[in-house]
Amino acid sequence: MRIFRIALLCLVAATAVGAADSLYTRTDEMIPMRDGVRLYTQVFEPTRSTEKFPFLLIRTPYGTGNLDSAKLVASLPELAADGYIFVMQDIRGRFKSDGQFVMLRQPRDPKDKSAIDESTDTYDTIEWLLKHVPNNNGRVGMAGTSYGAWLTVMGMLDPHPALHACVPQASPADMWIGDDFHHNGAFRLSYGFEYAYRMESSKEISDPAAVIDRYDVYDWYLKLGPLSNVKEKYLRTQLPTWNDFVNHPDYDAFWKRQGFAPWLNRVTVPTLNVAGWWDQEDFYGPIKIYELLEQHDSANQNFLVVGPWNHGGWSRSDGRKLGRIDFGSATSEYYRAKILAPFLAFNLKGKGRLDLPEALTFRTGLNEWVRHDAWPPKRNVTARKLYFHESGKLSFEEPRESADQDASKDKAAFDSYISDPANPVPYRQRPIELNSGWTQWLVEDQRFVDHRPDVLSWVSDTLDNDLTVSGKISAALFASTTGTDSDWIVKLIDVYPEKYVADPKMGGYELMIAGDVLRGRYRNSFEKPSPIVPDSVTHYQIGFPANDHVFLKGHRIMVQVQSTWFPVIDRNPQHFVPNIFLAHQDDYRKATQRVYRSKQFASHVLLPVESSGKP
Ligand code: PG9
Repeated sequence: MRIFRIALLCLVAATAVGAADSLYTRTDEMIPMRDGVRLYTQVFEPTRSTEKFPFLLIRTPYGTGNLDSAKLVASLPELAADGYIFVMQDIRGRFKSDGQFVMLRQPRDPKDKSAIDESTDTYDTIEWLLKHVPNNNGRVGMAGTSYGAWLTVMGMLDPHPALHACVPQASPADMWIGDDFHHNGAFRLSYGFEYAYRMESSKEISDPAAVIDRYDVYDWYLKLGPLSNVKEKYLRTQLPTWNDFVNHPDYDAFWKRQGFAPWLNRVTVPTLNVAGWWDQEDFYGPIKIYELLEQHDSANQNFLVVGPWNHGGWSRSDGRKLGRIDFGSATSEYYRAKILAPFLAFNLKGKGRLDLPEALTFRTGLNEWVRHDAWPPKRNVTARKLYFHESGKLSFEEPRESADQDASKDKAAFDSYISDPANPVPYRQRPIELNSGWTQWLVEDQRFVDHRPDVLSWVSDTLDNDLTVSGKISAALFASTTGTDSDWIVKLIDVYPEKYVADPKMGGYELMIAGDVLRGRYRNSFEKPSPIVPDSVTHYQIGFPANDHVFLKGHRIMVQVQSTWFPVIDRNPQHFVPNIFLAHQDDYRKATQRVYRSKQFASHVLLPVESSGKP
């Protein structure tokens, strides 16, 4: 520890000397928390100014890095030009900070006065900054992406009175229901394993390539076999988060307490919630946090912005394109200059005017920003059912065929496939590389699977008019399986015209607009899984967090259903076992799936259609 302190002093001296002609001067501090643990913090102050500035506090588990003034200005150009005292901090137990790291440390018991959590660490940091950094105007803002956004929301729970603005960008809200680690109970295998490995093998970031020794990780995860092999074969060191996965397979008190639902019962600070339509990690979270706060937003301080971004896309590049999809304008630049910077300047410096609607969404397809006075929109929206039909057709007409409840009789109107855990549907094109491709998989052309025998597709006629879908989409599946457990994955897809003049290589492109999984054992209760009755038609309901999309005239709408999505989702054994993390190789079995499309069992997606947009 002594050596560390000497190194730190050298670093401070070095940065101060090199800062003569820089816009910002950095000093490095070890800020003490109430329990004595000290957190490594970089403070960047505007160099030549007599003005008093607000703080912008950014807390991270990923390492503050070694920014100098030039790099800081390059990474936050709009905000650096406005002038803030930027504060970057390694959270407890990470990189240069003392103490012990706990993944998404649960909020403390409010009755325990000596307890600490990320909220108290934020409070103590702000208290210290106000006292020790003289040129401040007494106001603090917090911003961050993903884990950094989650830390921002934690800072809002019991906020320091100087906290005046928060910008959580893609914060998770519930790791079991819809964010990084599970979706509706289905385990996000590749992400969950790799993230726990990266974060908990050491104080810094570890590369899972040390254990994943195949180029195509699809193959590596398949060869891994049942999840119980993770510990037996690969985890010589303990990863607490992996143990949590194994010990808490269901939606129990552990996940509920870690989630935000019990805690976000008041709006404490003006909050700009930011989300990306194609966020491959945390899309459920920011929408849920907005919705939880909105129930208590009597002073109108809670806002939502959703753009055409992947995870963190708002802070990178200009945001005109994502993969092959072109949005026609620089959406990220727009967000940073016209939304983020004015929001912070207004709340932290009292400058400018706040011209924010309740929700601002980038309407994809039409490629325009749309201002909403409520989210999800309440006016001019009609819920319409888009039904599955025979011969792979999709239409707003109700099916007329009657079906027999007894699926063994072939009178029933259904489509069928065999789901085989030994040959799961890849979630993106193979080979699936470990450290590339992940950030754009949600916008990949879905044609790569639509002819697999275990992926069913239904598609509408070509649209004669634009169809605008704005709000919450859901899917109702009436399905049977020969097994006793099963996953159901539903994808809603915008099919481009075959001849697409604007970009001929996009002809027939299948762009996923919404997609999610439900683990069948949780169809009735997330808390208490129960076996599915084999061969019996069962209703499964899958909700999607939010959409604002126009299926343009000349496009078609497609729905795909499948039962594997590997390895982003672990394989369901398709045979009910009490805990899938402890399943054995012979628990994994083929199953025959039937998706019904009859009058009685009318599988469909429910679309919030804007009244102006008739198909
Ligand atoms: N999606 C990442 C994460 C956040 C919180 C917990 C676990 C993972 C992230 O990008 O930070």
